[in-house]
Amino acid sequence: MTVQIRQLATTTQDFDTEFRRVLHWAAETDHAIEQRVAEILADVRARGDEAVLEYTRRFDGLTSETVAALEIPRGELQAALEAITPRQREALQAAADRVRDYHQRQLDACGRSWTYRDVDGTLLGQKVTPLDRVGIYVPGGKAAYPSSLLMNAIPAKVAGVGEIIMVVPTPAKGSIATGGTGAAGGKGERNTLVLAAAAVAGVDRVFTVGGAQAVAALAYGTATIPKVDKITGPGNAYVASAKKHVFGVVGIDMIAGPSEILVLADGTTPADWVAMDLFSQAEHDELAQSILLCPDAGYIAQVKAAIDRLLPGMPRRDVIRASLEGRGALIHTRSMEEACEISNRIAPEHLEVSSRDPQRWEPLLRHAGAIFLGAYTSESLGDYCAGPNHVLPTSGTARFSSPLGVYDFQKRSSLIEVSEQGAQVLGKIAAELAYGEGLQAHAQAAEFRLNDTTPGSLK
Ligand code: HSO
Ligand code: ZN
Repeated sequence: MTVQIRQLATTTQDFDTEFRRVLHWAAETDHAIEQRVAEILADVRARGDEAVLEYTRRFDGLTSETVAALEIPRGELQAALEAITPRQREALQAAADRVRDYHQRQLDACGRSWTYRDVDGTLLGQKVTPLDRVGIYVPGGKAAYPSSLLMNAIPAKVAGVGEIIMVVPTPAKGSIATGGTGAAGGKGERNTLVLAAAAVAGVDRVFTVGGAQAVAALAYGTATIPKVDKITGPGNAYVASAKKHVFGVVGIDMIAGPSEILVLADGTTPADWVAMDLFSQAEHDELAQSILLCPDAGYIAQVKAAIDRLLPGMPRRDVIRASLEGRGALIHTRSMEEACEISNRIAPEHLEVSSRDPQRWEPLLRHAGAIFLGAYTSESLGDYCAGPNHVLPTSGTARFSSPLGVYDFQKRSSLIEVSEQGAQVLGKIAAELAYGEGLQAHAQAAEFRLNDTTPGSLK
């Protein structure tokens, strides 16, 4: 099978133009979706449970009488954990343990309160507190990834979030959402592995509600679904649009674009391994992006041959092929140094440094969601169980943002306790600046606390 993947070389004259074409990615705003979502949000805000129930019946074909009946009892989460195979259970638990351990260190390293006293005995600091309640959106159908649930719920749990509410669309068999044509069933098709993951991660409550109506319920609260402080987790275009709309009422995580992998190779890793790594993100989505950067033309040819040879064996070959042909690229560079520069221009979500000497190149790499060092570090290990979060900045946003982490489930309050001595020093500074701003009350609030209030004492 010959895959028509773009091949570029930095030495050619039109490289910059070609390269810009590879990077070009416009997240289109669909106005019809925006409009529809705005209506659903307003409706849920106004009518609460009643609206949530109506949309869930209409879109997912569920026949529940109340929103309370859409909640999955905790016992069922535990039952799901017991229903999966022992190997699945062990894998889920091992992954959760490693992700928890990693995020625990994140908490210890940068998620704690701190204070200090200045020379006048004034106490200053930062108080870190977890969010009270968080909503996690889990997509339905084939995009329902148990691993993504772990990656969202575990950092929240480690941060100390009081309550984690999960929402997941659960279309009834035969409903429009499942593509069926028959009459809607009562209960939806539940994803056992996702429910088992919810049990492992310690999710508190689960509602089988999805789409913009679920985001609205979490953002505004209904009689049955509690209002949360922040909503995280991936979803389709409706969910992404709804999250953007409710931002400000609640916090949200990032709005993720299609998955991306960039492999920076020095030609020492078996070509098949690299080909499979490129496939691994391409198989997520036709719009996913897989790029190889390498200074060795012979090696690029080997990887290309491996792609052509291995692709027919892949169950998701159609998606992989569309992704590689639409947005993929094999780029021949003059050197590893130049490959690092190009990687920084791309700022990929996942960056593999598939080299015998990854530590040599790592200092040159500045923008990437996650950096995977060495031939054995396949990106897929990071997707599931290495420990770091797999929710990462996409579409070049790694230039200014970071992986989802414990810090996304915390907030900071400044702490100030001024001593009497401190008030004498700060009072004079503050009053001087306040008069300059024409704000007399500010100035006097500071001056009232000065021990020496004789006129002219400011001088
Ligand atoms: N690579 C995805 C995460 C994932 N992969 C979930 C497999 N399952 C995030 O970019
Ligand atoms: Zn993945």
